[in-house]
Amino acid sequence: MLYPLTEKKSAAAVAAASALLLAILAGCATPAPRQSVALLEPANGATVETTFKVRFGVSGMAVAPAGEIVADSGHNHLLINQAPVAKGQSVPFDEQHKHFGAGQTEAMVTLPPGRYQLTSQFANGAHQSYGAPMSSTIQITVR
Ligand SMILES: [Cu+2]
Repeated sequence: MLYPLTEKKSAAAVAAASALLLAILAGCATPAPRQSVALLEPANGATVETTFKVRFGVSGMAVAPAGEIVADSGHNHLLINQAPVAKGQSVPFDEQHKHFGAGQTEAMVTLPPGRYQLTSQFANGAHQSYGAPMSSTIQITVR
């Protein structure tokens, strides 16, 4: 079938516009969900009272009580003035490494006055760290 030139042109224009729109939509589509953690509270740089609330954010992994090892699942830890725990290493059990093995996503923490570096560290059911990519660090002042 023959079309007048003008119609043919507009059909091609519509096709081109559709292809462009699809390309834009594909670019906007989020790829696989990114796995990360964040300390949602306190805010980085905040000054807090000696007893304050810590709130953990976890994306792309499930929060579950400690116990069995389940892929892409684990629990939160709060590291006080400590570097993230290397991937696969066990998170120590001491005053500088607090475990939230019941699957808590928030907790009250008490620290003496001073400046602190707080790091949330996600680790699996056997307390084996998911490493620095699953950690997040903030600085706070306790008054
Ligand atoms: Cu733990």
